[in-house]
Amino acid sequence: MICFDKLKKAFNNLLDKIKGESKPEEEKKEETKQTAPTLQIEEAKSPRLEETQTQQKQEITNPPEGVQIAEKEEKKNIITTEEKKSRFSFFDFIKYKTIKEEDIQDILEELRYQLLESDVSYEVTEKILDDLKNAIIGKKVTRSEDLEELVTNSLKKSIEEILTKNQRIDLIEEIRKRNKKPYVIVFFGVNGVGKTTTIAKVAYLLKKNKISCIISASDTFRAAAQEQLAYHASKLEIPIVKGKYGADPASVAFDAINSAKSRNIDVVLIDTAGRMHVDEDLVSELKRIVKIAKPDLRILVLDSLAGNDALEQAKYFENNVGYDAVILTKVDADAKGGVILSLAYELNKPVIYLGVGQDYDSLIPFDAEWFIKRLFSS
Ligand SMILES: Nc1nc2c(ncn2[C@@H]2O[C@H](COP(=O)(O)OP(=O)(O)OP(=O)(O)O)[C@@H](O)[C@H]2O)c(=O)[nH]1
Ligand SMILES: [Mg+2]
Repeated sequence: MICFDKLKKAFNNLLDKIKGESKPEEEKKEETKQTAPTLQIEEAKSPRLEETQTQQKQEITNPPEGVQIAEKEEKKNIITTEEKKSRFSFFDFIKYKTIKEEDIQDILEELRYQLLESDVSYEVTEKILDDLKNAIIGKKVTRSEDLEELVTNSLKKSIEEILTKNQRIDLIEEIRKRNKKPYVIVFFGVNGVGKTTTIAKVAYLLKKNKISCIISASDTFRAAAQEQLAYHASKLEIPIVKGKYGADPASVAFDAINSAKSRNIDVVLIDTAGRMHVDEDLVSELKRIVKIAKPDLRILVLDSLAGNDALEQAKYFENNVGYDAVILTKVDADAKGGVILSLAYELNKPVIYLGVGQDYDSLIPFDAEWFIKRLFSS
């Protein structure tokens, strides 16, 4: 299940506001409560029709108490609804006039707040708002549908530009195209982001595409890391080269590459250790692995639940180790969603896959169209 509800809500709120249909749930309930007594009194009024003409005349000049209350309640309801409408209908406010920047300041401010709250970085938020300003300032709209279309198209276009800023990499195509044996991929990232699980998912994907692979268990740092990987390898029926606890991770990778060469295996997947924080030990270990294994692809694994910290981690790895592509994990558990936009726009490297669960097939290619569709579906 992928949600990114918060980001979705930020855009939906804006569109609702434009249509003038946005009322907080409590207010909607409040309105229903206020309408109910009026309806009951309306029902009580019907027997009156069967009464005598004189009685009716008397009632017209001096209506009974219940009806007086009903009329008062009705008036009260009309005023309240009107007040609420004028408070929420942005379209009513700007229709037939040329939209100026000050007219949209409030709704943009609210959108800015909601985007930042959804883990969208400052730079990306500003881009979305600037695009929106350019799309609607100076326009004159006579129908709320036209305004809604202008805003929706602007949001979709911004997001498409953000998500397609970097060239996509199709991993399977890349491996086949390169025609190099073995094609070596190293995975790294901080502690617990999902490196080992992602390697198992990639191994499964390769197997499905009839590309053979071997796993290098180069995480010799964490106790039980070898067993975790060996479990996946055995389930997927894929060979693995293990190292002893505390052994040199680069040597394990070297052995795995040699094993792949002698067994004519297509791809080597190298798992590495994570650390609690990005630190010098991790960096020097990774540099050594990269130097010895000479990978064709260096994949940085990032956890979407880390929010803007994922962006910081990526910048750190870029400056200290270097990488070619990102896999973003735990997207299924990310209720915000903005980090996808931030990474796609602010990194100069492509996000190639999203991890969307704990099963082997929970790895989906990153696709702008898919993301936009989910974001704007009802
Ligand atoms: N919901 C969800 N959980 C995930 C995903 N990817 C990994 N996990 C879980 O995240 C936890 C950590 O995953 P690992 O693969 O062990 O992470 P790691 O980066 O190898 O961790 P270290 O080796 O300790 O640095 C596990 O419980 C995984 O099941 C994902 O896409 N979605
Ligand atoms: Mg691991």
